[in-house]
Amino acid sequence: MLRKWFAIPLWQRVIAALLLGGLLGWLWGPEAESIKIIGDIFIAFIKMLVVPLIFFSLVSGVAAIGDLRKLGSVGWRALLLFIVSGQIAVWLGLFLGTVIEPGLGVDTSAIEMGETPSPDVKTFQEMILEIVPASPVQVMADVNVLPLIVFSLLLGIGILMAKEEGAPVQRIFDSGSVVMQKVTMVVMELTPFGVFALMAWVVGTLGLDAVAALAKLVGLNYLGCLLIIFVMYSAMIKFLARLPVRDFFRGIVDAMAVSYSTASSNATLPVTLRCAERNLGISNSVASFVIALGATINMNGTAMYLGLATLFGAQIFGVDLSWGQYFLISILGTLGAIGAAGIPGAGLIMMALVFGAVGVPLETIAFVAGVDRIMDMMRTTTNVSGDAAVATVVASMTNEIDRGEMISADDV
Ligand code: DAS
Repeated sequence: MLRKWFAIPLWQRVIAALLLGGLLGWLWGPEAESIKIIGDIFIAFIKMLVVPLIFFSLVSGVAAIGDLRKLGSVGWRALLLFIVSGQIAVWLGLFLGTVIEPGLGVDTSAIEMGETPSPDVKTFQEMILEIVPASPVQVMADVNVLPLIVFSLLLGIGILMAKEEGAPVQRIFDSGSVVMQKVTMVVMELTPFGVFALMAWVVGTLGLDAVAALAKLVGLNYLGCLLIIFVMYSAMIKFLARLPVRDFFRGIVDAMAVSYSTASSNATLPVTLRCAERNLGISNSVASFVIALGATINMNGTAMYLGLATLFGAQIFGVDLSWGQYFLISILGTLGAIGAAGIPGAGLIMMALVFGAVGVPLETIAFVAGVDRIMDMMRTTTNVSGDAAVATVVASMTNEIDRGEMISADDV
């Protein structure tokens, strides 16, 4: 029986749980609250992952850059494109969430609120000071993700500069990153049970208005991702790489398919690398550097989603956000995408980072967890396509691409 259960792809089990949970909530009504505890346990496991996952995957990802001198013309171009595309993505999410307002019209008064984090209204000086991880252990204990990301980045750079002497420490973080990804895979196996309970609670407590709001959120997630892929990446390929856009997408279609079905940038990495080298003619050194680093820190779909989901949470719980908080969301959304690991559910995990800083109730995570996997599949496709797009642009700018090797869209 168990073997049959695990033989079904996780995303199919999650969608079945989503539909059955919603049906149960519709039939059972507010009483469905009684099984919410199952969802709360799932969310607690998700929050458990935040600190170790960011810490190990980010330190390992930065240390993997290798020789700082190697950063040169390839590295700095890639990092600049990662940051600029990430900012555009998160502002697109904020724009869509502001214009369409997917969270409006949901009456959440029936939800028993936990400790709603008061908006961290800090002076600019306080915000800057807080980013410095004065006590790394305290930062981890408080799940204070922003200074944790700063500490992880610095630790990774320290390993780089230590060269051979840093190698033993790097090996610890490389294996720690793999171990944490396996732990996350185990936790993700709980997703169908958590989704079933949370969807029953959401629909039973909040009714079909909640379903409509979630449908709008999923729709905007897909719209935002498609705009990033077919507008932003097409422009990068056409105007920066000066290559045929159709040939680019023909070249990465396998990576897009695998990333959509696995919802994991890391799992897709071998396919993305093969597409980049065989179909796009990108040199091994540029492809392996840019795409491996991108799978860890370049997640434009996730950045867009963090902006969109934060506004969704603010709207369903009636939290007003100032422009200063929009700016803070844009910074945290980019950093959250950098800190997120390329595994299923990473975006869901990083939501806690952004919500806490702008006073959006963490109950939003439970509210959207039921449909997260469907959105994650599209976010991951956007992330992986972005890694390939940046690698193509950087390879083209540094003459590390053999255009004669590039597959043509007309090839069968
Ligand atoms: N699943 C993540 C990835 O692998 C993206 C996300 O969760 O947003 O890129």
